[in-house]
Amino acid sequence: MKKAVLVNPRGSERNQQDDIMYEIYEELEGHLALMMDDVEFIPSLALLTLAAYIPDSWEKVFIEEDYIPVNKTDKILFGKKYDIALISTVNYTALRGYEIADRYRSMGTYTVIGGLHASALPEEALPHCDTLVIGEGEEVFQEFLRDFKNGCPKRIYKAEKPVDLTLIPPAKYDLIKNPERYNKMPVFATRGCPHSCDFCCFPNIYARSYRHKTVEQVITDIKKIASIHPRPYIHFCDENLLCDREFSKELLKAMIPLGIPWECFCDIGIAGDEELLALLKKSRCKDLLIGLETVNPKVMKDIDQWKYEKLKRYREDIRKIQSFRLPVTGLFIIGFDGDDETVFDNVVDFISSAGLYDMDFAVLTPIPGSNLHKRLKAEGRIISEDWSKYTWTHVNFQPMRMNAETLQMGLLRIFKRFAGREMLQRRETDEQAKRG
Ligand code: B12
Repeated sequence: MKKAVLVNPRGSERNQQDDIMYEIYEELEGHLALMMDDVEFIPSLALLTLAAYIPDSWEKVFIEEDYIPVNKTDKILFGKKYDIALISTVNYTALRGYEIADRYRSMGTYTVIGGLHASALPEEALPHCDTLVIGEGEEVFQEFLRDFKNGCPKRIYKAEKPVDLTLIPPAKYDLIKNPERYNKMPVFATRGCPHSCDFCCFPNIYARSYRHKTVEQVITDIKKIASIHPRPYIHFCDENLLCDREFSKELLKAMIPLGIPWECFCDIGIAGDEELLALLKKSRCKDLLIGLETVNPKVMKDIDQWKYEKLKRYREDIRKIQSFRLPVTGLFIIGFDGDDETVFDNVVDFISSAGLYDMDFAVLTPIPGSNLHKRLKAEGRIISEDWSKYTWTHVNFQPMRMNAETLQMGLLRIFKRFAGREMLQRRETDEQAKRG
């Protein structure tokens, strides 16, 4: 029997002492239960999706390195001989992914690397694998499997056209050993996003067209999850879920009878559609993660024209969405070229006055594959290419209007402010309501 191992390399540095956020976690003592609730544990949907193409006759072992004790890593990853190793990479897991890949290759295992990071930097990833898959994986991975079976796999497979999502089989959730250790379970329904924000890598790595699976495919995945997880909570992994309103409404209607709580990333445009908002509520949507990015119009103008137009209505739109008792989590990025030291107070004032249910901050990060990365690289402003620090909390570039230290400290300051005791208590109550 052929054997495949599917590995999502360790990426988490949260709660470890070298984590830049560690200081904050320490200050949250007494609220650790809430913090743990806030930390997301989600298995890799990329590998579970690709696993569905591997013949049933193969043994398939799915490993999330983040969830295995460090002292057992070697035995669990390398204690057995596999025919193929599939390794997924994003920026903050890539370096560890290469180490794992090198080790499998030294053991004679045929090693395939894919994912956003390797797709953006193929010349970096190629020396670590036998085959590199660039871009959306579903179709080219099938081509690889055919070639592998015939003994002629290529060095590189590149997705040249948008994957037809309606042909994707259900993800192999049954490969997950202890599903209850994950507090959120991943599903995706669409691919693509109508916006092309300068800092985002997707428009340059995946096909741009906005596509969706069928409602039946998505419901099948959710039902599969419900059959293996004692307390299912769905995290939609889509870049921007609710763009196709007609499809979204059909999907939400089909989700209502399932009664399973869920969350997704979407854009502020949903505020204009009351029918959609009502269906979101009815289908038990518990969190809408919305990239608000910045509250400075001059800065927004350079990010995305559509978002620039929307910024004028942010307060109104947030109020509208939340009036349906739908919580909005506003996602903000700090460190754009137009940001000076006033950015911290401005964003804090906005959040307090707009009545946002929740928020998250990220420091601008030059992700490989994004236009931002190209520009900052050309301007000589990238100060670190230690990919393990590309977690959107470390400053990896030279900001335009403040120094890197000021940006880093300012980010920590606002994190602390919103993780403060009073805020946490308020959220503790909200969180209970959300899970209920
Ligand atoms: C779910 C998710 C998570 C989960 C983790 C899931 C997991 N177990 O890996 C959680 C919530 C924990 C998480 C955390 C973080 N995340 Co995250 N996350 C996502 C999210 C929303 C979905 C990923 C997904 O499942 N996609 C769907 C699957 C089917 O597609 P895919 O992964 O793109 O893979 C396709 C191809 O790349 C390819 N492929 C992938 N792997 C492989 C392997 C092989 C062998 C082959 C052949 C092909 C292949 O085939 C797949 C199908 O086409 C993405 C955003 C997004 N829309 O993708 C961000 C994203 C991956 N996260 C990101 C970031 C920055 C983070 C955080 C650092 C954020 C933060 N500051 O907290 C943390 C880091 C946590 C840590 N460990 O340190 C960035 C990474 C940027 C980059 N280019 O690398 C992304 C892209 C978000 C963004 N907009 O920039 N995240």
